[in-house]
Amino acid sequence: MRKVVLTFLILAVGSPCFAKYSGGTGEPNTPYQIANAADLMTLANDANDYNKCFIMIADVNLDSNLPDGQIFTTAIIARDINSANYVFDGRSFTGVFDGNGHRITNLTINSHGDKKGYLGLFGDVCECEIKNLGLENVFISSDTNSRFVGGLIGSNDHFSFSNFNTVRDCYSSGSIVCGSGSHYIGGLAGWNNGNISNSFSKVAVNAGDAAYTIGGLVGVNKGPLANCFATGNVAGGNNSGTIGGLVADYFADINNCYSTGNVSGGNNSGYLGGLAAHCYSGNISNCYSTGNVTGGNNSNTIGGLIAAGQSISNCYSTGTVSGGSGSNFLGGLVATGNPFSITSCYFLTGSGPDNHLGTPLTDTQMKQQASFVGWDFVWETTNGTDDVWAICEGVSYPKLAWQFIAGDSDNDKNVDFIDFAPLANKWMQADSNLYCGGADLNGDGIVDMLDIAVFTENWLVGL
Ligand SMILES: [Ca+2]
Ligand SMILES: [Ca+2]
Ligand SMILES: [Ca+2]
Ligand SMILES: [Ca+2]
Repeated sequence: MRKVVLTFLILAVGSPCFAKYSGGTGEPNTPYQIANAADLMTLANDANDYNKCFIMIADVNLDSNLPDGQIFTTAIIARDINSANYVFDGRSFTGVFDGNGHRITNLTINSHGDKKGYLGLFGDVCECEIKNLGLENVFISSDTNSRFVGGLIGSNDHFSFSNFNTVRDCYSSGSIVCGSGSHYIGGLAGWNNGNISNSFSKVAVNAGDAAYTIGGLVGVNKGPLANCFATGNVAGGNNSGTIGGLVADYFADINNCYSTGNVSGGNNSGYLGGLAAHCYSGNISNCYSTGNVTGGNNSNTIGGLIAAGQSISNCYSTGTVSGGSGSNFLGGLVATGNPFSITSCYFLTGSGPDNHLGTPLTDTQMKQQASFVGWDFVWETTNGTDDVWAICEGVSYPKLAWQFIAGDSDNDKNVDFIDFAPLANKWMQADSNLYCGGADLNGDGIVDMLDIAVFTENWLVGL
């Protein structure tokens, strides 16, 4: 009899009727499990859980056409309760959200009315950790004077200076469209005052007239960025300013990042930069941008890499820099800056005016490692052993070595059986190196056991 009672108790405690999510207790060792949209909405609707730990155990599709789907009008998690001002009125998310390599797809937010803000999957996060999360095909639209809008996070901030939050191994794709007068808009985060690393955005960002601080990854960036990139086009309308392919305004270091989207402003726009718009403090090193930067008539301060910078080293830009009639302060690499330090930085000859800030290089020179003085490339030790840069000599411009995984021949960001075929096909033969798409993974000119060793070392990386 006692055994029967005990069994009943165990069943009752473990019963799904009592489980709030798909498992877990919310503690660090046993995070709440998010397995579907219902679990995500349970989290969204219970602010008392915003300081708990969560892990996704399946992809979640938020398509509004699904039976339970909806088009949201606010952020999902940590939303601004009173949206009639720019102050965050709500509970910030302060917990841990581990996407565990899963994706949240098709999030749509249509926020109508003036002065809406804190829009994204997370409206406002503080001293939290968000990691290993993909946000695919996000679409956010908002009206005039929006603030703090990002695909993943509206505002990423902290209460104390000793406890920065962390966003790592996250990405977003889709589009964001904001009305005129909007500020602090980014493809991943509108405002960042924490650490962001190993993350990217493929979000197209469009803001209207008189919009400011619009970035492909982050709008206003106050925390360190490393190993990040953005590919979306970033556009503002007339009288808009501080628009950047990766970030707009920045106050902290940016290292090992790049952007490829085009940056544009309308008439009377200012401070447009391929990578970043306006530096308040912080160094930019080992970065590049390839997007075109375009202002309308009477625009000013337009730079291939940065509009107004301070300390910049080991960077390049290749996109064209142009403004309409009456525009001024244009530069191939940087438009202006004070105080100024530019070390070993280059721009493609003819891409923009040579204002003697940065060194112009021809297309041929840009494809030669020797042109980049002092840069720490792979397979050389003279300039360091961090091996930041890699180049396919004579074929393409330098890339950041972290963009490549040795052995990932099909470039799908993991190393598995499919990637073994090129090694077998070229076995004991001369071949090009991995940065040129070849099977010679250690760069000694031949495909042999040494390359197998590199391949083995990276086996199942990314999975
Ligand atoms: Ca508010
Ligand atoms: Ca090196
Ligand atoms: Ca692969
Ligand atoms: Ca080799």
